Amino acid sequence: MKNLLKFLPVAAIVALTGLLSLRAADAPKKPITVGFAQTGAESAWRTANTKSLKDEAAQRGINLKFSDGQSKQENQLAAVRSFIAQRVDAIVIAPIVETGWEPVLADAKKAKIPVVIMDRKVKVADDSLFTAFIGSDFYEEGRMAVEWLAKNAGGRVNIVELQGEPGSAAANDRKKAFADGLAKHPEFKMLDSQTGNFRRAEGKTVMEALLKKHGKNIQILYAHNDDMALGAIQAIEEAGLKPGKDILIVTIDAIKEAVQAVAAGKINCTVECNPLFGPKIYDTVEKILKGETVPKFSSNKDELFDSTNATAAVPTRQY
Ligand code: GYE
Repeated sequence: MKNLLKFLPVAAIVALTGLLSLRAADAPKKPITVGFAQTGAESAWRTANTKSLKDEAAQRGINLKFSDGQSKQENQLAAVRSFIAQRVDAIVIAPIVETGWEPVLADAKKAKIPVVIMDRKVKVADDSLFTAFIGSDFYEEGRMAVEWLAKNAGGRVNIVELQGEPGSAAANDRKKAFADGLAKHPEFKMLDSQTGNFRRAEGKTVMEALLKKHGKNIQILYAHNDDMALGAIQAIEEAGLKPGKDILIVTIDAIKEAVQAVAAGKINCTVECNPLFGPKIYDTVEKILKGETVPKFSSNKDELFDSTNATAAVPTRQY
């Protein structure tokens, strides 16, 4: 090579290097690879969330490695470990439960792979184990639900609660906010509180059991998500009762089907929890990878739908 260079005219070398550097600048950038550890597919909310992340990745030319955790944290932990082994550029986790994340987050940090926690929070002693959290304020959602109830219960007082997945931030915070709110309104009485795992089928079977146990004493249903409320509605109707009238129903998520049910008078109130995080997640990931600073915590501002605004909102609901 040295010998060859000796004989090449200087001008040719200059031209060649110029050409090479031009090529490097023009070459298409390597697409970003993001690993996404999703919880599973437990609800319509979740389906919309998955679609938002997949569609937005496709639109931006992001190479998305998607893992469905099938509602098991161990699957999510294995997915994150595999993303680290594959040396993805960034990892997004929608944690099923709040605890148990420290070791795997520490591994990601050691490998210098930024992690964005989406939707549900994690409980870790050291917040530097993840780069950013983007989600919703579940406590605020529960607070809005109980405040709506306090104003609109119309003398009904006996409540049953359908909780979300045990150990999830969404269930923990929505339960706590509701209990805190009820403490300010001693007229209400919590008859029973059981998990329906955020699933429609379980919402139905658990409501059937609750109706058997408490009969017509149940005046109010508070469900931690719409899917469980919609399942419970089937149980209520099969028991010959009118949802929304015999039993007041307050729920969370505001999926289109639930807003329609509010318009139809079968659900009385649904508090919004927007799952369409795709654009915000990838904006954040792209900023992080460019070395820009991003907010550590950010959450959406959510609305509430009841008989006053549901009908008008139905046509524009996006999930
Ligand atoms: O409310 C529920 C889903 O974590 C906010 O998970 C999410 C919850 C949502 O299964 O429908």
